[in-house]
Amino acid sequence: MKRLLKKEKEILKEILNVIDKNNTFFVTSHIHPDGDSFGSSLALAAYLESKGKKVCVAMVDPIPFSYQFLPGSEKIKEGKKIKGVFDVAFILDCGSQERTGDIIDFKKQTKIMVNIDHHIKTPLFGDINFVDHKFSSTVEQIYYLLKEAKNKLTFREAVCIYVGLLTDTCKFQESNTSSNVFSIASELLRLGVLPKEISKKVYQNKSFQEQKLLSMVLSTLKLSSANKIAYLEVNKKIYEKTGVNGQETEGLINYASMIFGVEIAILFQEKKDFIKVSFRSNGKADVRKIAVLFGGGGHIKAAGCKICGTLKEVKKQVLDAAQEYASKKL
Ligand SMILES: [Mn+2]
Repeated sequence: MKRLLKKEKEILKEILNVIDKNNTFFVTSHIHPDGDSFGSSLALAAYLESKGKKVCVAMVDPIPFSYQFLPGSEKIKEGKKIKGVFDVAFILDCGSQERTGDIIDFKKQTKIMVNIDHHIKTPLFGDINFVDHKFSSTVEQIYYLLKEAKNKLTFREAVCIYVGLLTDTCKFQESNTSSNVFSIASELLRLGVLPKEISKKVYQNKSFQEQKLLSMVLSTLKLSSANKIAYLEVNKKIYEKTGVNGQETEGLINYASMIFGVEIAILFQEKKDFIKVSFRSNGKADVRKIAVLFGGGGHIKAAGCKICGTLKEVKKQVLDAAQEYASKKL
């Protein structure tokens, strides 16, 4: 197993010490939570509960069907401005504190804030920060925390951690799929995790409507900049015709980025008051630089922004910027 730096071990000890000394815990992650959000939150919650602590796991957005099998998910609270006061807040997988949404007033409702995250350039907004983008996922960090606390993980913790590894590495395909990821996954399998069963639960649960959405979105697919940019859109008509609400658009951008020769993939989603723009890079482009131009952010390879305006206007602005970037850098 990967040897953590001395400094990192000290941070983990500090977090475990905070857990020991306190009783009530608030655990949350980012808006539009994903497999890493649920996996890390629920693995940590399982551990805290096993120590006899009172835990409230809450997210601003609802838990998608594909993650409802996760042990403990039925207890997750949903929505903004959750009530109550807590000794400690854990903020997981959030590139900034704002990413938690307006879930609670951290200053008033909690005493100690622990920030655990693996995004690039995450500010150290916590009282304790375990933050480094060398980690594949937040579940990987939670794994090290739990291993620092004890020798053997429970099955419940193992399932949650596995789901975060699987989803944040995009099925063990992305560049964050390190040898550590496989070492940890291997240990989780020895604890009884069944990859096929979990993949089936996470990925093979599409509704007919979602597949119709996919076909309509694919029909908008276009190329530009000598085929280095591919883009597609989910416009209002597509939402209306398929009746999907937006959660199902996760992963659609991959259909643009998997085209041979494409360096930048862009997905435009026409929301009620703005256009959500997502970017993916296949390695050469730093798409964060494009997203930042429009007040967004993210990683080098995955970034996004929200822009007010019509779909047509926003597409033009973003494509102009992406094309200029491509003409200079690609
Ligand atoms: Mn993550």
